[in-house]
Amino acid sequence: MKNLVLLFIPLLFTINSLSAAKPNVVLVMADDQGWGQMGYMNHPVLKTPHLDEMSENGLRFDRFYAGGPVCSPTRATVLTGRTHDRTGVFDHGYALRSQEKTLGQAMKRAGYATGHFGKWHLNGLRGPGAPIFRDDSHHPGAFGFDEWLSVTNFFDRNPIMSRKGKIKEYSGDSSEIIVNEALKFIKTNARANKPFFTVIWYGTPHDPWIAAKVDKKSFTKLSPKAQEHYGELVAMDRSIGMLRKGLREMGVAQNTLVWFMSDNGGLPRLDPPTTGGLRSFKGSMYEGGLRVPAIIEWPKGISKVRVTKHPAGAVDIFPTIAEVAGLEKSDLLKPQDGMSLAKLFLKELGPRQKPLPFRSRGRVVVVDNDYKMISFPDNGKTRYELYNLANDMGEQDNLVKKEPRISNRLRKRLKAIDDSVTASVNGQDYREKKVAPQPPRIFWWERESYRPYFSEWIKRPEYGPRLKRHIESQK
Ligand SMILES: [Ca+2]
Repeated sequence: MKNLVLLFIPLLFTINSLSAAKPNVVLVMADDQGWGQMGYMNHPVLKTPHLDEMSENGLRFDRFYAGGPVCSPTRATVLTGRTHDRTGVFDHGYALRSQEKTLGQAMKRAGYATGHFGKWHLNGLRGPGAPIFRDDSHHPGAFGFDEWLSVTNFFDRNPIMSRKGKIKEYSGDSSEIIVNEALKFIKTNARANKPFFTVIWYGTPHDPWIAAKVDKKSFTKLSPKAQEHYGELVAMDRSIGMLRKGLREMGVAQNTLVWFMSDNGGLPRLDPPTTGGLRSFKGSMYEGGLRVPAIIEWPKGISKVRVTKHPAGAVDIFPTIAEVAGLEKSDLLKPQDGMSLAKLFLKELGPRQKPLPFRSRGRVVVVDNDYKMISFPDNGKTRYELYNLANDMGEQDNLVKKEPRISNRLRKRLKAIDDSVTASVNGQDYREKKVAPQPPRIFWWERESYRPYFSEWIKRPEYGPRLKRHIESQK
């Protein structure tokens, strides 16, 4: 009997420790990095050794889609699993509706320590990133983040930020600053054996472009603007190295899922170009606006390191994390537009079962494996385009007339997406069946609580010109 007991103890212990080992989750997002701006994409001048190494140790996506073609919309999609118009985030600078259910809230309920570091852009405030105040009804804390060091929008070198409402000034590159701060948060929780959910949203390589001299040295042949832009990406890549090294040193890298992506496609008017040969840029519903770099690294959960051509997107993040972290079904507001990718961590799955939907500025898109259909509003009518991305990645050959069967099928799908999103816009997904009042989309200097800071912040290069113009216009 005694022997039997001894035999069972280790077994029970193993089962317990397995079920207790929830994966940590770190979501990392660049701001305006195009699909082609990666060393592993054979970029002509940019080297990203740390992101390359991450991709060689995880699952790299060839076809990963942002939530929308600009910034706040994708952030709303990441946090809700829903195409952004449903959430009230119709364009950059809109506030995420407080009636949405967020990933941050779900992770907190599941026992995770939750932290947001960097750009937020879901509180209705436009203009260069400013500290977010404690009395802001839509700060990260209102959406489930216990710890936050955040700014309203894009930020650059030597930023001024807000730690839960308290203003903090930092010096150095913005990417390195937020990774450093995120690592402190991770360390505290790793030591306490508490699983952590950390969101790191960079302000790079969004303008204004200001890079350290050392980061520009490979780019001397580029235009001054491109030197700064590409220099920022060098620093961001280095901060990825810091993050990965930090996780390894704390002994938590094996069971931490790090998901890197960009928030929208690359920028126009930069040489070398940003989108790796895709059509158009940020803002567009063509691939150049929507397709972004993405890598998931999770040594314990991804059994086969590889590049996958499986189409996936920001809509899949919430359902995937829900599966691996064991969240409740009720944590996700319906309709959900994505699907869990957890099975893809183990092997290739063949065609994607659930087409990817998008709606932005009246344009509706469906990506159904090789095929992509777009509808454009056109003088009161609707214009359709259909592409086969498998042999026409550059979206040059419109197949609407050549492939009538697929056109008809996907046109119906577009109509269904549009109708469903319109119902969400009208508040049908909420218990109240209507939309509660939300903050307006304004510039932060239009909000009274920022006024006391004008005289000080007008000296700052990132605010000065805009703030001066605003003060002039008020006279
Ligand atoms: Ca952006």
